[in-house]
Amino acid sequence: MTSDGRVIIVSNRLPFTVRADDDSVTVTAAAGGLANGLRAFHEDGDSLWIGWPGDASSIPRSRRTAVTRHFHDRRIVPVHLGHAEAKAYYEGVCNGVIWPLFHYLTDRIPIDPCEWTAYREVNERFAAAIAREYREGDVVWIHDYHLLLVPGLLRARLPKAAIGFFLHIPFPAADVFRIVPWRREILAGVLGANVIGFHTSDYASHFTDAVRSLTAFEITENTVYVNDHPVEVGVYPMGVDAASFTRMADDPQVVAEYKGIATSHQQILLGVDRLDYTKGILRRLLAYERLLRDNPALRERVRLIQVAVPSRDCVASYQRFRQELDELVGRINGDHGTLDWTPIRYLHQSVSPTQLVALYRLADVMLVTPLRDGMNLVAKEFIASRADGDGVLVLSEFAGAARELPEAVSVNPYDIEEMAARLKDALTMEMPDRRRRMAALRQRVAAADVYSWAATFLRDVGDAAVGNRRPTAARGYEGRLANDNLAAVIPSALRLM
Ligand code: ADQ
Repeated sequence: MTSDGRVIIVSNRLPFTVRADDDSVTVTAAAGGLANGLRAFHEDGDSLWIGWPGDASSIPRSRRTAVTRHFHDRRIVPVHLGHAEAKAYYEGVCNGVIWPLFHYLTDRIPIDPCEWTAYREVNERFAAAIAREYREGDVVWIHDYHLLLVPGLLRARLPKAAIGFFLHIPFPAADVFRIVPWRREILAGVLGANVIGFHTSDYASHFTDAVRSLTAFEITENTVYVNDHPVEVGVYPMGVDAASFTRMADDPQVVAEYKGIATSHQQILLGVDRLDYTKGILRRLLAYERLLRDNPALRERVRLIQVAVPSRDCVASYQRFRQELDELVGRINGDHGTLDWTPIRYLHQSVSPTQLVALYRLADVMLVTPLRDGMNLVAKEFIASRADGDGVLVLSEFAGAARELPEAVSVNPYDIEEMAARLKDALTMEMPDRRRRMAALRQRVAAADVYSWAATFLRDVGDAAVGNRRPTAARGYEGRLANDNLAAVIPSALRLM
């Protein structure tokens, strides 16, 4: 990135959702880790954000100009997708195959996934949109599993561009990745970047293992050589806007909200998740039920607040999951509740930032128990919100955040009995221990926030792009790239199994 270059953020969904009817246009913040994490970065800076605004067919014709203006004012470039195309790409491949598989939930993959062509075409569409917007000196930052082919497709169009790719979800062990029918095409796509970033060193080494076993590219330490094109593989654990959460914790509105919901006679356990089967909500509730069954004295003295923001509700497996969750909450409340006490307060909705921070402040015990999670920002948001230095975090060992947050109470979400025991430990932990752990956690989360994450990644992409050109140009790389199509070069180097 030169001094006048911009960052072009590219993600499937935009950080805002736009709704329009005949009378008005409303713009709301979209929920989700990537959107929440990068929204402030985008608003404060000089970036451009390219993404899919969702189904635009419901926007009345009379409102389209106003919607376009809203996007333009927010430096957003929409990539519109047709209904059938979006369904095949987003529901079929992204959330039907890649999401469950990269989270090791292979039994959720359809028997005959057949929408790959749509995925490829949508990735082509994104690459074309980026190329249209690109100006020399920009850094292109492509995000996540929806756009795995875009780096390669873009490299073919813009051989010299600085391109970074960041994967927000786990990269699975090479043996699991091999299951993907389009595994080589995916690797070739991602390897069009100058830098590929992951949340943890495990995901980074899974990726290089996959490259090693499925291609003939040379790998030294953290660099893959795609012919002469060096691709750096790096570890960049994403943080949150820690200072902003800490500030908000003392905001009068948050304090008022907190006082409205606080009770003195009950300890609060809290879960905040997108409603997603990877987040471990069902097993968490089963562990809570076990806790109540094994510890009758806790009845009426604890309550679990579970907030689940609706997510991907057009996808069939998410609709089934929602039903299962509704039934489990109903059963536990029915079996264990009394006339005065409901063990689980379940909200199937998005809450405002004020309510979210009030809930984080309220929680005696925060439950973050995903079956697998790239990072999990909720854990970090909770810590950043605890300016009072109190509160216990229970954290799944399968969340990417677990590596960075060793002072949390660690659980295996697949072991319900152990999880119930750890919940009891968390509820009964002595104050000095709670404060000692929270102080250490707060230090870590404050030191590695979302701004330093973005700055480090972008600096490395800029450096790698310049470094790639300088030494390799002498060996003819730059000249060759100008004439060649890298996407066409890559497959020739793939080893046949
Ligand atoms: P997500 O799977 O979306 O992100 P996560 O990191 O937990 O998961 O982020 C969820 C975000 O949604 C948080 O910012 C949280 O505050 C917000 N949220 C959740 N429930 C909410 C509710 N009911 N109301 C309002 N807001 C709510 C993906 C990966 C993660 C990775 C991130 C970032 O799956 O592993 O941490 O990207 O890389």
